Amino acid sequence: MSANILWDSLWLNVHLACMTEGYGEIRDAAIAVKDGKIVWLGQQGNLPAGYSASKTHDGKGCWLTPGLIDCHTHLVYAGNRSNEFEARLNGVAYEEIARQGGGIISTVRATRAATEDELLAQTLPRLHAMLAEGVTTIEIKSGYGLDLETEARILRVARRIGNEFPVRVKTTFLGAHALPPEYAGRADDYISLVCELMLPALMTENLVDAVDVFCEKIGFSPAQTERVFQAAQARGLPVKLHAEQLSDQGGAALTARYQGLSADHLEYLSGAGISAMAASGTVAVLLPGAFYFLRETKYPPLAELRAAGIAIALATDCNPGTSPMTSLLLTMNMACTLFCMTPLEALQGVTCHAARALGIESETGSLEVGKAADFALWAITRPADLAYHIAANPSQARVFAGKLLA
Ligand code: DI6
Ligand code: FE
Repeated sequence: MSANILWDSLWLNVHLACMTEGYGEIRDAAIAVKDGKIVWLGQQGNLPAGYSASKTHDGKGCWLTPGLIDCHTHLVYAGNRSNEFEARLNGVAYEEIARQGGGIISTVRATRAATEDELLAQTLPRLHAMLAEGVTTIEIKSGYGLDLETEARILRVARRIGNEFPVRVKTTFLGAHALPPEYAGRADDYISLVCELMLPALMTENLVDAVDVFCEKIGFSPAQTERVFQAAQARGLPVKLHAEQLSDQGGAALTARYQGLSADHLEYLSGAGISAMAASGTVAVLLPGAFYFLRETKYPPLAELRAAGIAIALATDCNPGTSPMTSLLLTMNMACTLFCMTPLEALQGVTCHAARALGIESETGSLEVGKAADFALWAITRPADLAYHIAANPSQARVFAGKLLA
């Protein structure tokens, strides 16, 4: 007597890259969905007797991967900084532009002046560009407000994106991104504002999933960073950090001490930071777009990260100053071409490892029964194609929570 199995949808004639062990390849496969979750996957010839599906899709030989996860973005902001791009090409260093009140602060001025609807309107083209490349989860940081009203507005826009569009959004409070002009010379006072006023107020609106800091000479010190981490930990929020981007501040080791989800950038990461991250399980998020755009010359210590068994994730770092890009596929190619990561490491970096960097590995990031039916279909010959092509987009379809989207 065959079981009476009713699925909501079934994908046939696909090759799966489950991203469980290595690629986790299953060729000539099928995958079934019910109530937004994966309920069966395997070789098509092994489909259980007695199944039926309300909707059956022909994958036409496409590869099907977990939906891509962009685990580090500053997606919500107003304005544009191509003028600084031009200035740097005329010899002005990024840190010098920041010291002259340009950089992050110029985007802060534009963002403070924008309404919530204007911020959403300026963000949507960037969002749609990401979704067109099979992205199903995006982390969105605040950090261009630097006052409670604007930080809240950015995070409300981030929440609206998750509520109004077919994508999972995880929000990160990055109030400690830069010192606002009104606190010039008073960084400790500003950190008090971040910890004692902004964070509690944003939490009352449920706007914060994690907390981040820019720990750098032109950002905040390790001591100031630790104050923010203590405030986050006191409220049960996980932390992550912009760490060792332009110098070694010991930020990665500090993040590991707080069991941080991830330490991000890491061009100047030291052995002490690596050992600490390996012990705590903190994910290394590499951001080749910022490395490339800043023409950085110090490479993140990939061999040491590998040797330490640290999970390596990748993200666009989409932001107007150092990484004005929305393409995770190009990010994958840059990670291979610039950092010498393998195509497998690159795909792990935007799926299973990126999920760990957001603390959502139980929900998504790999194709496994019980996880969200978030996946992307690709017209490729093998998974390595995703990192191989430059500025090509082989995406054929995107499925979020079991729903097929263009
Ligand atoms: N590091 C970065 O590269 C971005 N933020 C940060 O902490 C730059 C942000 C900007 O320049 O607007
Ligand atoms: Fe960033």
